[in-house]
Amino acid sequence: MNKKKIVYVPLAVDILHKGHINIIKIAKNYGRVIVGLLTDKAIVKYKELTILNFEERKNLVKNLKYIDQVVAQDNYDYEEILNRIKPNYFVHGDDWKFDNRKIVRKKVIKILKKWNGRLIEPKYTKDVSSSIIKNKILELSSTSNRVSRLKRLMDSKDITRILESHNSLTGLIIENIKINNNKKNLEFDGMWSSSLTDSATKGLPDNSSLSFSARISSLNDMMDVTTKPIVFDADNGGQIEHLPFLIRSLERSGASAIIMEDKVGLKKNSLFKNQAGTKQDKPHLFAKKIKKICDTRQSQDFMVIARIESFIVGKGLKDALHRAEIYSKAGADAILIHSKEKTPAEIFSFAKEFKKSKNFIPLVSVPSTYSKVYEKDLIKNGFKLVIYANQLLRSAYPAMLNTARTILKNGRAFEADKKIIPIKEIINLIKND
Ligand code: SPV
Ligand code: MG
Repeated sequence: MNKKKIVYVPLAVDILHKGHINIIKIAKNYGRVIVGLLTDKAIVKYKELTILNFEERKNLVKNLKYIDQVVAQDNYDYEEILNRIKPNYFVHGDDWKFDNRKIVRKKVIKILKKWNGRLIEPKYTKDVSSSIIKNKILELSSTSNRVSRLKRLMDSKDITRILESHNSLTGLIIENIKINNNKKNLEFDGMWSSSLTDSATKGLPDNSSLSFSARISSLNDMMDVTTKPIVFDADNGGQIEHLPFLIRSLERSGASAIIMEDKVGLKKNSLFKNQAGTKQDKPHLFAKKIKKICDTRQSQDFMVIARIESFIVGKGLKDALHRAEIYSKAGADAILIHSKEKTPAEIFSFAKEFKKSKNFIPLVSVPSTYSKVYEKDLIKNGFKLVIYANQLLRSAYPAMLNTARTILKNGRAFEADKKIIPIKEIINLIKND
């Protein structure tokens, strides 16, 4: 080993395993080992968030005897860190030759050339990776880090994306669906427990007819079979005196956040055209509710998101901004600025102004009526969480209606078969091992 040579090893190390030790041992043969430990922000660019946070991972790595130094790598692109450290050797498992990291690899080779640096690629240790181990653990039990995960995702991702779930099956869809689009792995980060779709599924209007205990029972059903964060739609949270009990139930269930809207009186869904009779709460009274939650929650990771309904009731930008200041000062972790317009113009005008405030907190969007908006534009305007609030139920309902109609019309089920999944698939839909 040549002590003067610098060897750079980028690692994420969520769960330390023999694959890591193998790479680090090889690296040590070439000189002084500097581990570039990827931060959460760098990791979410190419895979899902780690279980352990950065400090916990750093603590693991810096105590390994083969490692001389640990630096934070804050970017998945290696340009900045390599130009700064100028390592003689760069060590990386050869698995990146074969997947969507190919381009990153090519760039690394080009950068290393500038000072005759060499790329060393030990054979990837098959059958063991943090992801494989992690999935096994998550399958067994997951609530321990589910709560804090939403906050970490919002701190590290450009935008966190959640989808409405109204039962365990839709929870499983959100949990498992992964696609590759333009060489990017895409998935949902969590679930939205919607008052609208939870009520509709049970044949009830979205006016708080469905009690919180029934809502929490639905929440628990989803919790039982999933591991991703769930955000709970609490309408206006109910009476301030009752809030501590609701929060206790939500935290015990493992919810990551409560979203509470600043309305009073009989609840009406915000997307109704006619909002006559809908009343907004007085800002200072709603602020008291936010504060109550902040004072009673057990974990600071459980987020309180204040939902402003000024645009819904036709009050406009000034009122919305005034409320945002008050809610932020009361302790809200984020603001959902709601709108039922066809374009995101009004929520973007809100974001532009609120960004100037010293009380600015992350923004949340629910693009139900302005569904043409792309996530990239929400990101540009300062939004950190996007909630697709009702699309799964809206797609399931017409499909079921159509099947029922087809059976009636034909006097048999055969014609419906073409558009529905085979019995074999429905039997195997839920694993039973
Ligand atoms: C819900 O999904 O229940 C919501 C969003 O609260 S909205 O329907 O737009 O009010
Ligand atoms: Mg709702």
